[in-house]
Order: sequence, then C-alpha cells, then structure tokens
Amino acid sequence: MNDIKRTNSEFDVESVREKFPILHQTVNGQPLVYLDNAATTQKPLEVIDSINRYYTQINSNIHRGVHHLSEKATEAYESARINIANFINAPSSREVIFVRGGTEAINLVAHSFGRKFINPGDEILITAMEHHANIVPWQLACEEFGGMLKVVPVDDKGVLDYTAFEKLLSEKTRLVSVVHVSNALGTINPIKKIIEKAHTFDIPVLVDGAQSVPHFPIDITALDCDFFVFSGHKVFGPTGIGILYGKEKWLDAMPPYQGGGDMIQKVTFEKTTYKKIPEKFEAGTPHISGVIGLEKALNFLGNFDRATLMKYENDLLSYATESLNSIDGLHIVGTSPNKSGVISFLLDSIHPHDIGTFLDQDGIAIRAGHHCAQPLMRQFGISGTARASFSLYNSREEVDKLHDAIIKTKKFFLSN
Ligand code: 7TS
Repeated sequence: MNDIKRTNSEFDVESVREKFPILHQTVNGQPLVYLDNAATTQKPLEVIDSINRYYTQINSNIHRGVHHLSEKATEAYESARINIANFINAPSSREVIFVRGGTEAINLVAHSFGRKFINPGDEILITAMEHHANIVPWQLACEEFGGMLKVVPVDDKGVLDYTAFEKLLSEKTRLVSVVHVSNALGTINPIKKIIEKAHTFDIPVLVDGAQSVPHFPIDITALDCDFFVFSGHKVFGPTGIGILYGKEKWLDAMPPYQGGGDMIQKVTFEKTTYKKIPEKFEAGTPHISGVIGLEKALNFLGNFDRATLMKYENDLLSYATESLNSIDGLHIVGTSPNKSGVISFLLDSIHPHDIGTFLDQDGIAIRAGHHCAQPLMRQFGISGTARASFSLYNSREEVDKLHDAIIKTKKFFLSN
C-alpha cells in the first residue's frame, strides 16, 4: 500500500501534490497551475530519485558485461519489463518492447508490420480523431507498400461513428489503428467493442493508449488487442521511453525495425540472424534509466486505489466542464458523454494562442493550437483550440483559478 492519505473514498489531493516538487513554484508571481498534462505530466520525487539512484549506484551497459554493475543494471532493466507487463496485464513480458515513446512504437509497427503484411490494395483503418503520430506513420507505410488509409468519421460531439466503422471493415482491411482517448477532445473510444468487431474478420487492432494509461487501468489480456502503445512521460515517467505491447504471434512474424547491437544472434557479412522478441526490436543501448523511471512511475500510479482515483478525476472533469460552460462566449469542442482528462475550448473570437499567453501571466499552463490533430480541427472548421488537460494532482481550486483567469482574458480582449 502507498502512504497517500485516504478517508474512505476521499482522495487527498494535497498529499499527492506534496510528491511533485515542480508544482511548488510561482510562475509570473502566481502559484503554478499546471493544466497541460496531455502534453506531458510532472514527475513525482520517487521517479526522479530512482533515476538519480540508477546513475549514482548501478549505471552500466546491459546484456553484455560480466561485471557486477552490468549485472545489476541488466537485472533492473529486465525486472522493470516484468513489472510493466504486469501493470498492463500483458500475457507475457516478452511482448513488451521498450521504445522512445508512443510515436516510435507506432512507427515501428507501421514499418515492420507493413513490410510483412501490407500489400498493394490493402487498407489501414484509422479514425478522424487520431494524433498525427497515428496518421503519418501509416501514410508512410501505405506509400511504401501500396496500401490505402481509410478514416472512420467522428460526429459534431467528437463521438466515433461506430456504424461507419463497421461498414468500413472489409476483407481489404489489414489493420485497425485507433486512439483510446483523444488528446484533442478527451473522447473515450469503445475500444473493446472495436477490437471484438475487427477480430470477427481476423483483423488486428492497434490501440494508441497515450492518453488512457494515465487515467484508467489497462488490462491487455481482457482487451485482447494486438498492439498497444503509450509514452512514459505522459504517465509520470521520464521522456524518451515508451512501450510497445505486441502479441507474440505478430512480433515473431514481423521483421526487425532497426538493426544493430543486442538484437542479433549471429552476424556474418553474408547473413545475420536475429534474437527472439523482445531483443529483436531493441537495437542498440536502450534508455536504461528511462525504463527504471517508467517502472517507478507505473508503480506510483498502481499504488493508488484506482477506482477512487478515477472517481476523483471524473468529478474534477465534471466540475471543470460545468465551471467553464458557465462562461458566456466559451464553447467546448468535444462533448462526448464519455470523456477523460481534457477540455478543449474556444472563447468568443479570441485566438487560442492569445488565451494561452494571457493565462500564463496568471501562472496557468494550458496548451493552444491544433494538438497534432489537424484533420480533426479541420472537421470542426477551426485551426485550433485552447486546451486544459488534467491530472491526479489538479484541484478544484485550480479549476476556479482557470475559470477566473478566463473571465479576465475575455474582459481584456473584448474591451481592447
Ligand atoms: N498519441 C496520442 C493520443 C497523443 O496524445 C500523443 C502526444 C502521441 C500519440 C505522441 O506521443 P509522444 O510521446 O510520442 O510524442 N500528445 C501530445 C499532446 O496532446 N500535446 O503534446 C503531445
């Protein structure tokens, strides 16, 4: 059990905030209100300490040394793989590949799966609410291997058109790649239903979990997805590390993505043979401290009572939605009944970047822009939004500050 104070189902946000050193500072003379969590989350001290400990005590290269430190580092790296596999309830830790982040994970699958399985005329099915990381790699793969991208539409609320999804599935569909939670709208997609449906046609499904892992428990075995990707830095871990989960049957069949040290069995100038998974997909020296930091971050998250945490975050999102909706001229983009973590909004005719810059004067960090989802923005007829995104350390008090600062922004811009 962790030492986070709880009273029955109550969640003590103040004791959680204590664990995040960065939150206790002022920005432009005001206490920092960090509401850019969909871009990256802050790190609890225990994660920072674990990285510090790695470098001060066991830093060494893995899998190759015969000496004490190398053995220690290898053990830490491989036991992190097991713990991370357990965290997402993956059937086997061999199916967990360490990559740089969600983007690299999708590029790996698009390239490697594509090389083996995408043939001219094949289709890759994505949705209209994908992050560019789940669009561009598939475009590159389609260009290279002769496939075509098909897109499941999204309605005005930001809800996926499930009927259209069913209709778009065909014998040409080679893979479905879908975001679990939209970073631009907060929509939670019915991925279990999507996976089940695609599997009735034997079509594999990749789930982009970059925005879901930070907010709710993931059970890979129950989901039965073929690939699942996420980034460490969005889930309280370091940057530069992420996870690709892939079913053994696919990873075994896919060619390596990159070649180099550690992924080979035998190299001659004529022919090289490769190790089995996971090493086959981990060429070169990996981000060892990142893996250790990510393990600690997931351990931090896993130590919460997840039901309590989800309730807290849902209540906070409802509170923030109600608070922002009460502002005259504020329009929330993305109003799916099933949402997590994100409020994207427009404020009268004020440019989102002006909103972001003005809020920063009050120490409030939000993101403004297209959120790497340009096609989605185009559908809504806008170039971008202002986006507040929440994490477990955000409070109602911070939402109130956001509300008041938006009113101030509106007064400033509309009276000037
Ligand atoms: N997929 C989704 C749904 C994302 O939100 C992001 C990053 C990525 C993939 C890519 O993750 P990366 O860690 O490899 O960069 N989203 C955002 C965002 O919303 N603001 O900044 C980055």
